[in-house]
Amino acid sequence: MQKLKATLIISIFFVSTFGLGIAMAVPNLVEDPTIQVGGPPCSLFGTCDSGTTYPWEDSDPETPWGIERVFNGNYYGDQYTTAVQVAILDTGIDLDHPDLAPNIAWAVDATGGNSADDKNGHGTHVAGTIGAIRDNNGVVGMYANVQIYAIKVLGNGGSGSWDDLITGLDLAMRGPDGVVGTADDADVVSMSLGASSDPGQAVHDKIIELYNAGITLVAAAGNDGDGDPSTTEMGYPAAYPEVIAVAATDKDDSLASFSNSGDYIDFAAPGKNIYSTYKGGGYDTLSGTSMATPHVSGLVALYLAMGGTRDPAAVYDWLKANALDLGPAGHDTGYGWGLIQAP
Ligand SMILES: [Ca+2]
Ligand SMILES: [Ca+2]
Ligand SMILES: [Ca+2]
Ligand SMILES: [Ca+2]
Repeated sequence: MQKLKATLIISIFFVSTFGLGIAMAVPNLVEDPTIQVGGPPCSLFGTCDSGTTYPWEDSDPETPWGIERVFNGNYYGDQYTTAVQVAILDTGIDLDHPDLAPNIAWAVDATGGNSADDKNGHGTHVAGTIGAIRDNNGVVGMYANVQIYAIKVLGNGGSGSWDDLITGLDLAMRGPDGVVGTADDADVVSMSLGASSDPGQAVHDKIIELYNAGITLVAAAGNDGDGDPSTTEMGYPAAYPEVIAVAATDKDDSLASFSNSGDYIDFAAPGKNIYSTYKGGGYDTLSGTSMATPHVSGLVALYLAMGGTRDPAAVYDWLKANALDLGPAGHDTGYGWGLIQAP
C-alpha cells in the first residue's frame, strides 16, 4: 500500500457557529474546533432555533433534538442488543468518556501513531450521536448498544491523508481479527470527513471493496454549500455511488445553508446545533454535515440490530422507503431522498 502522506487533503466537515447562530462554512481544515460556542443544548431547551415546540420533541432529556427528530419522539434505539459494529473513521474517540467507553469495542490508530484517543473532539462528537449509552445521563445515541470501532485516520488538527483513510477502511473491513468475512468485520463505516475533489482510483477501489464485502458506507456531503440546492458542490468520498452522501437539516427541516448539494446527495439528517459527547469527558454543540452523518450511520446500525439485511443495497432501499420526502417531490439535489426516519 502506498504511503505518501505528506499532503493533508482530507478533513472533518463541521462549521463553527458564533453567538447568534450564524453559520460560517469552513472549507477543508478547521484550525481550532474549540472556538465553537455551544450555548444551551437544544436537547434540553425546545427553543434552540425558533422558539417553536415541535410535535416530534419528547420529554426525555437524554435524547438530543436530532435523535428525537429521526425517531419522531418515539425513541427505541435502546431496545435492541444485537452485536453490530460501526467503524468511526475520524480523529479518534475519547476512549474514557463515560457515555461512550462501554460501547467502544476496538480502538486503532491508522495514522502511524499509537493511540486512537481523540485530542480534537470531532470524532468523540460523532461517536455520541451514533452510540452514546443509555444511562439517564448526558446523551443517548441512535443505537445505544452499538459496538464502536474507533479508527483514527485524521490528526489532532482534524485533517489527514487519503492513504491513512485507505488504511482505516482496510482495518474496518477486517475487524480486530484481521480477516475479512468474519463476525467482527465492521458492518457500517461512518466518515464525517472528505474533500471537494475526487481523490482518485485507489480510494474508490477500496470503497468498492468494502461495499462488495457487505459494508454500508456513509459519508458527509461537505460544508461548502451556497444556500442554493440547484447548484452543485462536490464532496468525496460521499459522491461515490457506493457511499451514502448525507446533507444536513435544522430543527425546521430546512437544509442547512452550508450543506453541499448535487445529484449525489442520498439523504438528509439533522446537522445543525447538535449536542453530543466531546473530548475530555465533556459535551458540546456542533454543526455540520459531519453531525448529520452519524444519525444515518446509527440508524443503519439499528436497522441491522433489528434483523435488517447486511447488504448496502438493502440498507439503502430501507432508508429510502422510510425517508420523509422534503423539498421537490422525489429525489432532489438538496435532501436526496429526504430526511431519514426510524419507522
Ligand atoms: Ca447517556
Ligand atoms: Ca474480521
Ligand atoms: Ca448548492
Ligand atoms: Ca424531495
